[in-house]
Amino acid sequence: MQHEQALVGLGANLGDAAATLRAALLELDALQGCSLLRVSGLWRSAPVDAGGPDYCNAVAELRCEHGAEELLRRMQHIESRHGRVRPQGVRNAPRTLDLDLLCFGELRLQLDRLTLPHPRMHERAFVLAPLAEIRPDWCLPDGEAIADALRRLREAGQQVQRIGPLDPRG
Ligand code: A4P
Ligand code: MG
Repeated sequence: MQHEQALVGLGANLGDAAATLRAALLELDALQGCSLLRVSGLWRSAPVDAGGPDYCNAVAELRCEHGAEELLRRMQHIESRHGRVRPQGVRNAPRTLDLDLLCFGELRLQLDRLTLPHPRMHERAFVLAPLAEIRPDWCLPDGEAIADALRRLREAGQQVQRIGPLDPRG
């Protein structure tokens, strides 16, 4: 069976965010045709381009037998089960759970419902810091090494703090 490696960004800043991220990871692992390969630690940061409480974030690598759009649909289903609501007209509203598809193998896609790689991931330390833990070899599309990108974002004032392990599989 053909499969692809997918990178998923997890975020939450309402409710028990760490517990929600752990539950969501188990639900991703339980998706038919998907399995969890690697999970970053749990990171905390102030909201970027948004207000509200601090965020918890993480990144996971999945092995997936579905296409990217099918995976996104299943991820959105998990968000809904965790009470994700999208208030009309509020950009980057606080949320119980956000699951973003960061990369799906080498796939490049530009659709309304799915852009790959995720267009804002490269400018966000809350994505790159957890990603660097599980994929230290990863490079930005322009070839910049992830460690260099992260240093640049930290120097520009984005603060992210690792607050502990997250992998719910122990
Ligand atoms: N969509 C297109 N491409 C993708 C993709 N690669 N992955 C579409 C996921 N969804 C994708 O998403 C809006 C639409 O984008 C969906 O209909 C989907 O089909 P959404 O999840 O409804 O809304 P959103 O989460 O508010 O938008 P988005 O684009 O995920 O927001 P961002 O840019 O991820 O920003 N600060 C901290 N510290 N930590 C955070 O996690 N997150 C945000 C959200 C802002 N600030 C943050 C954090
Ligand atoms: Mg999102």
